[in-house]
Amino acid sequence: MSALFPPLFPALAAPTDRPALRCGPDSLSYEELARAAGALAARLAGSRRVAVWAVPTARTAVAVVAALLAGVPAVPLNPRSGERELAHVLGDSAPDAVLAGPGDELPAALEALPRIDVGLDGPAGPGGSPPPAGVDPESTALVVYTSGTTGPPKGVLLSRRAVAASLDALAEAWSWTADDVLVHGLPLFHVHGLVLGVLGPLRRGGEVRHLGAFSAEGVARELGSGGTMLFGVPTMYHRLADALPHDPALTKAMAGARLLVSGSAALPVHDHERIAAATGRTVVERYGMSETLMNTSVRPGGPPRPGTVGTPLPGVEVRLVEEDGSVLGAFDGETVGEVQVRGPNLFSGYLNRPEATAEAFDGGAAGGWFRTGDMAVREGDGTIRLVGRKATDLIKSAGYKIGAGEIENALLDHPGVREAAVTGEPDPDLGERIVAWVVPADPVDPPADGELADHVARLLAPHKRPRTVRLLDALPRNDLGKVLKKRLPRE
Ligand code: MCA
Ligand code: AMP
Repeated sequence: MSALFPPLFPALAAPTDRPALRCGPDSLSYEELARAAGALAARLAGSRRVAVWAVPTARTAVAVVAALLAGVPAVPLNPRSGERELAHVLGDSAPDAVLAGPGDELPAALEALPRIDVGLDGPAGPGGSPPPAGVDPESTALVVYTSGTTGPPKGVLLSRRAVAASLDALAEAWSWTADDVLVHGLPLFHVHGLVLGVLGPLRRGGEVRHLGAFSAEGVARELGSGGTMLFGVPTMYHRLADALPHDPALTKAMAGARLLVSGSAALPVHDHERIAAATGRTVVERYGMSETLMNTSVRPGGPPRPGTVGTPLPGVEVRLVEEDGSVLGAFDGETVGEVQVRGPNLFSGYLNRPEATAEAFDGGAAGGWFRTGDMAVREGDGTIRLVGRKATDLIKSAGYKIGAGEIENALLDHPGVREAAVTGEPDPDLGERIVAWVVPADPVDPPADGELADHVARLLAPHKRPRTVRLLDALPRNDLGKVLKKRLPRE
């Protein structure tokens, strides 16, 4: 059994006292993590699916590792989810229980679920060791929610095979080993922070130091005291680039890192240049998606390629497809096509959404090409440069993917809103900023500033709140009544 299905975390099968993870006041060696997660895994055995209250703490890492050891799919919950979003995720994923720290305050929507407290201790000795490996690699490891253009977020089913394949491909591309100490402050309910940022180092047998909350001081402290790698979204690198000229400790720490990696959205060339000028180091970009895990990466040690996302990772096939369905043959650096991906890194489908799953693939879900919706050109050497997205109704703000339709629906539920349209506008810090165009129900007494942002944050999540609200007398529409977003007045 175990020979057929090797464990996701070999270092937990024969744990030592090497450091595994550190977050705020808590730190665990591999022995301690094996005991804590092993004890919890024993309690989870037989569960169908569990939710994890994914606050940025060591307990979240223990909870997810325990579910994986037990072979139970884990659904990480954004602890800032608004009431509507949380109700949707819980209704759709139907977990048996929620795993949370003993001190975590949970919202009312979770009260109906059995709560399992996540401890950081486990029984000493072999009683606490993890159950034997032997879980089918095709079984679901994680269900991660991601936004589409319309409707509520979809649950992406990530198998153990996909997680292992993607992490191993990154290890090969980045020479990522047990000697690496990864530093980051990413949220733990998305692929970037959870799969790459926590499961990545643990699969290698190395260490992760989570900052609790992202800050330039935290990066300087942890990279300056043994950290070797930094992961972040472009908004984080933008803020680091702002801080570098006044912060010698940060400059020294970043200059000394083995690898600085950015992903989840495009890092502007200007920020690449500011970081390179201050630290002498180039940031490596990699490109991925919740559905595909990681697809491509610039290779460390090779020529710096700001503005590109590098070449396909080992085992990943990438092709560009034109509007008429023809596959681009030659790489000319000019012809734009949609990025389609195939490989062991791909998800298994959307939870409860067979039609959406079938539509997402060219050639069927089994063995077909996944349509990413990203548009790109390919240079002569195979390097991929992303140039935009097929759907204008998907916004990337601070590395979060946000669907315009979801916010429009939330806005329309506010009594002061008659009509609403949502767009993304360029923003130096966030990449894109969410803008709400609103026709108020009462033009004489429109909703007060900030009221609509609070409303969206309460229903959906704070990162989905509009940063700018523009009031209009009417939305531009075509003869069929469809909103023409391109005709919205420029600022
Ligand atoms: C402000 N806040 C509010 C409101 N206004 N809360 C409720 N209602 C309001 N009206 C609060 C926020 O909750 C937050 O609280 C604070 O004000 C500031 O929020 P904000 O300006 O949104 O951002 P920030 O806190 O400055 O964070 C910036 C950030 C963050 C650190 C860059 O956005 C972030 O962690 N982004 C990463 C996203 C990510 O991981 N994406 C990966 C998905 P407080 O101050 O208490 O916090 S993509 C992926 O996984 C794929 C596979 C890939 O390729 O990686
Ligand atoms: P998500 O659905 O939140 O997992 O986000 C996936 C999307 O993030 C991709 O489809 C891309 O549009 C975008 N993305 C991820 N990494 C990069 C990158 N390095 N450069 C540009 N866009 C990226």
